[in-house]
Amino acid sequence: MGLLTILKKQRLKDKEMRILMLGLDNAGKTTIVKSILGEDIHKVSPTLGFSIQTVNYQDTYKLNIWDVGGQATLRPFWRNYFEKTDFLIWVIDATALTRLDDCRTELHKTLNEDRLIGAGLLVWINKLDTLDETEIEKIIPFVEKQLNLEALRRHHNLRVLGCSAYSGLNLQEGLDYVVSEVKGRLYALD
Ligand code: G3D
Ligand code: MG
Repeated sequence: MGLLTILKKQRLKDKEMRILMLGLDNAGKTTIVKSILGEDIHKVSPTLGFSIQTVNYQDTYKLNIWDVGGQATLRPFWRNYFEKTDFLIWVIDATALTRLDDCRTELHKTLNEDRLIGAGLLVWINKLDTLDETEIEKIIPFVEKQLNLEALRRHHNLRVLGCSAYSGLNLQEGLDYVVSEVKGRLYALD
């Protein structure tokens, strides 16, 4: 067992998880974190560096969520945050589907990094409150295809969920997946 795995398992014993949240700028990453924390979601400004927020999950686990700015100029710095990451949350803007090409490139590049090998992945398609029912039905298969998620499934446990930071839709479901994936994977390494 590598040193990093031992460190990760120790953190799990301490009931902590390190979650990295990435995606293109404006996807709604910071708003999602604020919404989960019950903070005012209308007071969000672009993330210029990064911020770490701790979410208490069912009074058991502390999820340290690293929310890193997604502007093109900041993306080269993402790699500084990969070490010790237990799980990657990738946020997509359902109102900016023309950016999916850019998004696919960044997502695959990120998950190709050695330090993210085997990390679990949640793709949150945010801002579903702006879509009607027929659009919502189509968006998950569309994003799966455009982002070529099938290729990532070979090496990563992966879940795709539509969500809304505004309405709170599927935020809890997403966190449930994060915690169960990390626990399942790290315990399985015993
Ligand atoms: P980022 O951290 O990924 O860069 P932000 O994104 O959290 O800063 O959000 C970018 C913009 O998207 C913000 O609008 C924010 O209010 C909006 N947004 C975030 N989540 C949702 C959502 O669930 N639904 C809708 N409709 N909008 C959302 P402004 O206008 O402040 O730029
Ligand atoms: Mg932000």
